[in-house]
Amino acid sequence: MFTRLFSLISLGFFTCTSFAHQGHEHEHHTDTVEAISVSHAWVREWLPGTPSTSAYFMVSNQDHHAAKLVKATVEGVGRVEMHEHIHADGMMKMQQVESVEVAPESTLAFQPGGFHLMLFEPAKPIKKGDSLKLTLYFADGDRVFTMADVKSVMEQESSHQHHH
Ligand SMILES: [Cu+2]
Repeated sequence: MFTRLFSLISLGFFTCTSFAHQGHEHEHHTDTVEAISVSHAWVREWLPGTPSTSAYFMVSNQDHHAAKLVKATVEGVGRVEMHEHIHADGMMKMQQVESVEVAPESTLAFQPGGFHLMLFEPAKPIKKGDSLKLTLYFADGDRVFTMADVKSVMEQESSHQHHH
């Protein structure tokens, strides 16, 4: 009896904790279920002497219409830009994009070699082991956030599945 009660409390605590790390904020009332979610967010550890670092995540759209991602912010970072990698003249280049469309009922990955966030002007050094709040803003006023873990370049290489 005692043991059972204890495990129920532990489970409840765990659930609350995980909810606090990911969620939704609305500008306006909506009666639909949460259609957009963000997961697997991480930030590459800031290297001394470099002007920027990058961040990656997965964004999932369960809705029947496309979602237009228009802005991203990262806690403690002055400026965040959305970029894409393009092939031009046999070279890989990156350029800033104003918005990124997430197709209906699909998941889009921001990953090395593709869409990514560029982070500029950190308030303080961003180190491996830190966890920063990442918020995504959509054209319809919807917002989603998650906690992004800071990983070193080494960790990034070992967790890489496909290279580009
Ligand atoms: Cu970039």
